[in-house]
Amino acid sequence: MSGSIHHRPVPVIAAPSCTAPTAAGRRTPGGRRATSRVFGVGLVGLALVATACGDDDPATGTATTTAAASPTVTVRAVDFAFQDLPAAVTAGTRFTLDNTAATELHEMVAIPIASDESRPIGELVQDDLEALLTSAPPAFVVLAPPGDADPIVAVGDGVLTTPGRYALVCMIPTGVDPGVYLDAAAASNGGPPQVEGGPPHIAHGMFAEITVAN
Ligand SMILES: [Cu+2]
Repeated sequence: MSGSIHHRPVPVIAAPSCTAPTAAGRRTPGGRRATSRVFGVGLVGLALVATACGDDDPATGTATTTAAASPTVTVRAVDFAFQDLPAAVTAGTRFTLDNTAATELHEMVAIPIASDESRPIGELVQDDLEALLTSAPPAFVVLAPPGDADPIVAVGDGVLTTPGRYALVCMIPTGVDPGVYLDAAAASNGGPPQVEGGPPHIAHGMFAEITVAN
């Protein structure tokens, strides 16, 4: 894989109104000190401000049995791959990220792939990563600190509703302290979080694609 991947644009998240990660006695991420070179200087591209923190509607009355629940796919993060990912799902499927098996902070950024793009994800990442990352806003961004804390839905609501192919990528800098990264992302006001770390996890192969069918 090309070394230039280190300086490609990365999706940026900021979730100032999300309180999930430390709520309800969950384990607070952190503990390891980020070292290595500075990552993130001069990054441009996707600059996203989270405006949604999920779509949980408060229960207001008796349970309804008329609407089928959205199918949910739990993707398992490891260092450094997405596992348990089906090749295709139906529109309306919700995605969440299980990071209990990994040691690093991970994210799942879902980026729509243009309908006229036929190359497989591996080829897009290898040959055209910047175009892939900047071609369309992510449909969702879900972050998951290592451990059993709830995932953080930073962009969108974790649901893919529009049929088509999607790239799933993790751009978290290698070795970054989860708490440091999340704090920097929340404080970046839509810009790239200025944190130290190694190359983004996508450089280690943490990417996949999925097809959403009707
Ligand atoms: Cu990752």
